Formats: sequence, structure tokens, C-alpha cells
Amino acid sequence: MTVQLQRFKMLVGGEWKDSSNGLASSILDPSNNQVIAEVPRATKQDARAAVDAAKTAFHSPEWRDMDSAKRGRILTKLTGLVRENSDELARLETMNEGKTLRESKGDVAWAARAFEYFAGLADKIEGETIPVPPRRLNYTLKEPLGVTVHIVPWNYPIALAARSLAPALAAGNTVVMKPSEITPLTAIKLGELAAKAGTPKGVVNVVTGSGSEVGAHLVSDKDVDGIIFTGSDETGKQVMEAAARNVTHVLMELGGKNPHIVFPDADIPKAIKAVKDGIFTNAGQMCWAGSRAFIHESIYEGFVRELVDKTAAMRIGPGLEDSTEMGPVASKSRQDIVLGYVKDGTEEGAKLLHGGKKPKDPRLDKGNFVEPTIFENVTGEMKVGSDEIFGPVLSITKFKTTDEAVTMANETDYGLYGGIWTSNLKTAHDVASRLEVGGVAINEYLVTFPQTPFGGYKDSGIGHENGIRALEYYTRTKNVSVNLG
Ligand code: TXE
Repeated sequence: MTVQLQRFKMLVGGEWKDSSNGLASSILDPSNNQVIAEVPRATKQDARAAVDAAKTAFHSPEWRDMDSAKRGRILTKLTGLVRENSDELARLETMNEGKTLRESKGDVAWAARAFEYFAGLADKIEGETIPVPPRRLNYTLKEPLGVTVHIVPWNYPIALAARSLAPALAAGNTVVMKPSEITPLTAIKLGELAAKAGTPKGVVNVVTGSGSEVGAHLVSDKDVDGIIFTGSDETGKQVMEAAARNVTHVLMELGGKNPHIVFPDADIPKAIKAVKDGIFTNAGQMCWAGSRAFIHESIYEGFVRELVDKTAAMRIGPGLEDSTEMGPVASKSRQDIVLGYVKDGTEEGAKLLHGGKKPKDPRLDKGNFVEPTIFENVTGEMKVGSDEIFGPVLSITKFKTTDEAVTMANETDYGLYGGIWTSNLKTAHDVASRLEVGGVAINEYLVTFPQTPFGGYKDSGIGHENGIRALEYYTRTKNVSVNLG
């Protein structure tokens, strides 16, 4: 099938622009590596211009003095526009990222819901009055941070763009968004819809370019007041170093190596389905992927047999095809990295139970497909048991006692999420409190709503996205003391 090549521009200061040096980057469909679009390859100068535009917009009376209820109405309008355009957005997401259309529709719906939730909060960001010694009035003002830079990764392009854009705008910030160089299309569309919804010029800017040039400039620009980064821990550390030089606020979401713990009294068929979906959704490219499963020895054999059978029956293919249950990984380099981990796992002594190769189907030859893969006998010392693979690779380990399961689950530098499967309330809450993670799901996986805080412990990040708590990050607190004497 030949695809109509789409040419996109980027949004800077309310204008749709090419890169200042005229260069463009090709955007590929990961199911066949055909070029589907071209986007401007921004330069440092373009990044600087976007920060400048955001700074000007932040100080403009049109935005600064806008009634917060009106900001809420703009976000409500944006919610409606995302919903009206959901078919196009979902199609674009699938063509660019590779995930199934069903997943993309879910992501677009999630993005709309994030705008809807924060629309309702825009006029409820309140300070407080504080009791102090007599004849004084003491209160706090909650003010926006200023210019916020949003570095968005490639695994959930629209959902993660919306996750930080919504609270940033609700709180009155102005935004420079840099989508991943490989999946920028829905973020550009989001910029277009934000403008249509009534955000004044320069309030939302979208710059398309590389992490090493454009991203690195944005996070070290002294006019930037806050950085929201979702990506790898390595890049996250570089971003924090750059931010430290200007004492810029950071919010970091850096991934995970998340455990499921399945006890013998769990609803086993439900747990099998959730363990499978928790690693093979989006071809495993999720910070919250349940990439390690600890299964109690008394149910181990049957559980694993059934899980492997169900995995073997999965239909792999292009995300746009209705029958597809798992699409390709997002890039050729990701395919190589994932297959490299499979090789490491085999060499380290883990037992490959299923998958581990490119699929045989010649129809899929040109795409970045990897079979859904399951290893058993995995330990925390192995790379497959400790690194965030970010692909469809599950590690299974048998356990005897609860203490042993919790110890192994916590034996990682990451601490994002965990799944617990049991019908015993005491076990459920006891293990939930002992897992060193920022979020736990009991008898389902994963559960995240725009209204529930999401963030990592340990190396998984700093701060929270989602929920009222997220607004803490997007605002700063000014204390005002008035002498009434
Ligand atoms: O991420 P990078 P990559 C993890 C996952 C994956 C690994 C590598 O383990 O295997 O990261 O993926 C921008 N200054 N996650 O290489 O490099 C870049 O343009 C500022 C976890 O794609 O961290 C992109 O927009 N920005 C994860 C974003 O950072 C820079 C999601 C992420 O890229 C930059 C994605 C720099 N110096 C990957 N260098 C999650 N937590 O969900 C790059 N970028």
C-alpha cells in the first residue's frame, strides 16, 4: 500500500513554521518502515525561539490575567476537539507508533479525559490563610511556574503529551512541548487543536527535533521554569544535571521493572490474562509493563502452561488491522535492542519458554516485529531480570513464601508499579505496603486515571503526574504577610 506523504510544520509563537535551516526528518510506520510523514528538524535556534515565545505569552496580560474559569473553558473545548478528532488521532498514532488501533483509541480517550479533568480544576487552585500571631494576616498565593518544557517519549505520544499539558495549562503556565523524534505526529495535532480551542499565541509551542540538540537545549535554557521529562533513567539524569545549573524544577518519570506477585488463592484465569496483557500491550513498551511475574510454586506449572498457550495464540501484525493483538515495536533500533536482550537471557541461563525471534510471517519482514517472549528461571542478577527491556519480554520466577516474593520484587533499582493477585485481604494490603513502588494494583493491572497520582519510587522518578497532587508541581507558592497593627 502506498501512503500519501504528509508534511507537518511545528508551532512556535502561534505560527506554523519549518525548521530555521530548512531541514526535515522522515517519520516511519514501524509496521513496514515506509516513510509516512516529514516534520521540521528543529535547531537550537528554533528551540530558543519557542522558549522566547512561551515567555512572552506568559507575561502577556491576555494569558496572565485570564480568568481561571476561562482557562478551564479552553481546556473543556480542547477536550471536545480531541474527542471529535479521535478517529484521525488514533489512526495517526497507530501509523506512527505501531500499537493496535484499539489501543490508540484508548490512548486518545485517555488524553481527552485528562483535559476534561484538569479543565474542572483550573479555577480551584487555591492558596490558604495561615494562623499567625495576632494583628497579622498571612496567606499563600498559588502561582504558575512560568515556562514549562515537556519532553515526551515515543511509547504513548498523545496520552503522555496530554498528561502534562493539561495540568500545565490549567495552572496558567505556557508550554514548549518536544515530542520524541520518532513519534511527533499526534503532538503536532494536539498543538493545532489547542490553538483552535483558544489558547493565545505562544501559550502552546510544539518543537520537533532531536533529543541531543533540541531537547538538550530546552532543558538548559535559563528562561525555562519547569521541566517534565518522561524517558530513560540515563537521559533523565542528564536532564537533571542540566536543570541543576539553572535551579530549574524537574518532574521525572523514568520507567520500571514492575513485578506481579501471584498467590495460590488468586482468581487464576483473570491473573493469567492480566499478566499477559500487562507485558504484551503496546509490545511491552510501557514504563508500567509488568515485566516480572513471581508465581507461587503450588500453582506454577498450570499457570505457566496456560500463559504460554495464550501467548502463542496471539496474532501479531500491523496495528491498523482489526485482528491484530500485538503490533511492532516502535523502531528498528528497539527491535535490535529487544532481540539483544533475548540473546543475553539465553546466555545468562534463563529458560526461553516462548518467542524470542522475529516472526516467521514474510508479510511482517519489513516491520519491527518481535514475538511475544517468555523466560522462566530468571534471577535479579540477570540482565533480563533487572534491566528495563521495553519490549515484549516477560521474566517468570517461582516463589515459596510471601517474604521471598516481596524481597525478589523489591530487588531492583526501579520502583514504579506492582500487581498483587490474591483473595486474602490481609495478604493484599500487607504486600501493597511492603512493595517499594509508587503504585499498586490489586487483582487487576494497570489502573491509572487522570485523577489518580502516578509516580515512581527509587530510580523510577521524582514527583507525581495525574490527580490534584500534580498541580503542586505546576504551581509555586508565595507567602504574603500583612501587618495589621
Ligand atoms: O529514551 P530517551 P529512548 C526507556 C526505556 C527505553 C529507553 C531508551 O527503557 O529502552 O528509555 O529509549 C528526549 N535532553 N524509556 O532512547 O533517550 C528524546 O528526544 C533532553 C522509558 O527513546 O530517554 C525523547 O523525546 N531530552 C520511558 C525523550 O527524551 C532528551 C519512555 C526520551 O528519550 C535528551 C521512553 C537530552 N539530552 C523510554 N536526549 C517511560 N518512562 O515510559 C533525549 N531526549
